[in-house]
Amino acid sequence: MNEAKLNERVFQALDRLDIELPSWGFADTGTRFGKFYQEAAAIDIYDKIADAATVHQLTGAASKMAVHVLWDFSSENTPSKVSAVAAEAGIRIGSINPNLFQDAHYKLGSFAHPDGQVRQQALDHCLDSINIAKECGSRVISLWFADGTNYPGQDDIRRRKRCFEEGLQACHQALSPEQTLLIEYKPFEPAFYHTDIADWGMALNLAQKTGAQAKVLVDTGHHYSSQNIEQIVAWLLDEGRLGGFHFNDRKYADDDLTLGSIDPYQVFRIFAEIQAFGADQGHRVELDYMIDQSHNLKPKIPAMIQTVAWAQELYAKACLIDLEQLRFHQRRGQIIEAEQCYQRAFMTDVLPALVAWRQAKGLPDKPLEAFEQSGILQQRGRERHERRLAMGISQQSSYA
Ligand code: PSV
Ligand code: MN
Repeated sequence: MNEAKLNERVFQALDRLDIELPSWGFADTGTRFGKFYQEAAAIDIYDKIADAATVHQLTGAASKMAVHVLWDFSSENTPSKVSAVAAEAGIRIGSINPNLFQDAHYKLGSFAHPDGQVRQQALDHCLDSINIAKECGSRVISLWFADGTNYPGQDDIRRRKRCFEEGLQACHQALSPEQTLLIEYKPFEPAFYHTDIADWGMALNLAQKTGAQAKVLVDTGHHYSSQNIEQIVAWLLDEGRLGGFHFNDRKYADDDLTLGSIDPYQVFRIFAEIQAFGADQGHRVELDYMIDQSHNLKPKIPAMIQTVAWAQELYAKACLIDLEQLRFHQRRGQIIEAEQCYQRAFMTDVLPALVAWRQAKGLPDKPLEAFEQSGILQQRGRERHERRLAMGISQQSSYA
C-alpha cells in the first residue's frame, strides 16, 4: 500500500474512533490490600472532568467520560450541573453506571437477591440512573452486577436467572427510544462459586429476552485465560447485540492493566473483526468504546493518554488489513497468506500517519511528551494537596 493510501485509510479510521474514559480511573483506588495514593488524583467529579478533558485535548479521541452514579453524583453535584461543567471543559458525560454492589443490602445480590424489597431497591436505583442519563443527555446505561453466590447450594440459580429477566425487562421499559442498556458479564469476583451473568452467552440470552435496546458489553478483562475474545465479538456483531467494550488488559484475572500492555495483537484482532463487519455491512458500526482501568501505580492522566494513543495505533493498524486479499485467500484455504494479511497490517508502523492526523487536527505530535512538558500533573498535584489539607482528607497509606 502506498503512503497516500495508507494515510487516507488511517485518517478515516482515526476520525471514527472515540473512546470514553472512566471517571473512576482518575481517583485514588487500590487493591484489596491497600492503596497507593497520588497527590494529583482527582478528589471530586469536577477534578475527574478536568482530567478527562486534558486527555481529550491532547489525543482528540476521548470526548466522553463514563460516570458511576454513587461515586459521582450527589444532591449538590446534580446531573445538570455535572453535564454543564463537562460541556464547559469540552467533553460530555458518557455512559451512566448504576452501583449495585456497594450497599450492604446487596450482600446476597441485587436483581437476584432472595428478598423482593432489595430487588426493588436495586431496580429503583437503575430507574433513577436511567433518568440521570436522560438529564445528562447520555444514550447509554451500563449495567454490571456483582450478583452471585460463594458456595454450592447457597441459592437457587434458576430463580436468580428469572429475577434478572424481570429486572432487566423493567429497566428496558423505562428507556427512551435512543437509549441503550448495556449488560456486562464477568466470570467471577466478587462471587466465587457462581456469578449470575458469568459469560457472553448468558448476557446475550438476557439481552435477547430484555428487548431490542439491550446489548452486551464486553469487558476484555472478564474472561477465563486464553478465551478467544474476537470470536465472541464476531458472534455478538452477527447477532446485532454487541453494544460496546470496557477495554483493559490482563495477565491473570480482571487485572485492569493498560489496554494492549500484555497482548496488543488481541486488541488488533478485536478491531479487525469490527472493521470487517463494517465493511461487509457497508456501513459504520456504532459501538461504545470505553476504558475500564484504574491505575494503582501509574500516574493517572498519563496512563489514560498512553491508553488512548495505543488504542488509536492498534485501531489504525487493523484498518490496514486488505480485506479483499484476506477473503481471496480464505476462499482458497491459503492459510499462511491469509494469516499474513493480519500480520503485515499488525506490523505496519502507523505512527507517522497518526502524527500526520494529529497535525491535521492541531493536536500535539506526541501527547505524552506534551503532557509532561505542560506541568499539569505537578500543578494539579499541588492544588489538590492543598485542597485535601483544607478538607481534612488524609492520603496516608492504608498499608500496615
Ligand atoms: C467490574 O469489575 C467492572 O468491570 C464494572 O464495569 C464496574 O462498573 C467497573 O469494573 C468499576 O468498578
Ligand atoms: Mn467493566
